[in-house]
Amino acid sequence: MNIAVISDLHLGPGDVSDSFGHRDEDFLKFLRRLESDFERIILLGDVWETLTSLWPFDPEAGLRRARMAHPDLASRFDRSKYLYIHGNHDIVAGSVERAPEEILIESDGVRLLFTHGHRHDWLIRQARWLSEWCVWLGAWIRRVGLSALYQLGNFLDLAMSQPSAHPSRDSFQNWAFSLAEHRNADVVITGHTHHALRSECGSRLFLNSGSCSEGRFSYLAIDTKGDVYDVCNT
Ligand SMILES: [Mn+2]
Repeated sequence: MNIAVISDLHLGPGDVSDSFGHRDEDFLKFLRRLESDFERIILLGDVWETLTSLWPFDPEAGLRRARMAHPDLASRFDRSKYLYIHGNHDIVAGSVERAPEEILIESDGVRLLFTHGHRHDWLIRQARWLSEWCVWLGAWIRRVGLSALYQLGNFLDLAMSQPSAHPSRDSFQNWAFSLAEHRNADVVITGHTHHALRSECGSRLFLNSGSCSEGRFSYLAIDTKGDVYDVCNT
């Protein structure tokens, strides 16, 4: 089976706080290309930015507002070719859209484990309310015109999640590989860090889909029959 994976679009309410950074029609063109090249497209979490509603801790309103701001993409993702796994910015899709937290696909004798990756995030495990409040505050910092301050916070966040060249020294990859071992998976695929990556540990493979936010086009091209596991950036 050949599968494309995209994640971390952070489709938001369409105002200045929206981190998606694409025109919807441009992104639809990209999706049409993926649809013609792949049998399945996996949406690997943080598809919708539901944590930036006007009032804090109202992700259902956030999800409604994001879908209304991007109606063509919302209806596209409802097509049967798409498989939606939720992340931490769209946890609410677990109850509202029945998006699972992880799935395992066996194809051509290869076991592929898909999960967004926020389960490993220290802050989300210790104080999810604090991480969600920071996202909500970040949106308001942009809405009141302090984008430079927001960009600084974003830069520090990305720098702190920079992957190590050695998988054994990278706690996120260590966690992913041990999860793969636990689920008896050959390949473990995540998003969450916004750093696209392919790395190996013994016979197991780790792939990170990066992010399609901020105007980026990042995806994984998987072909289990042809043994292709590529990180793509166009
Ligand atoms: Mn995430």
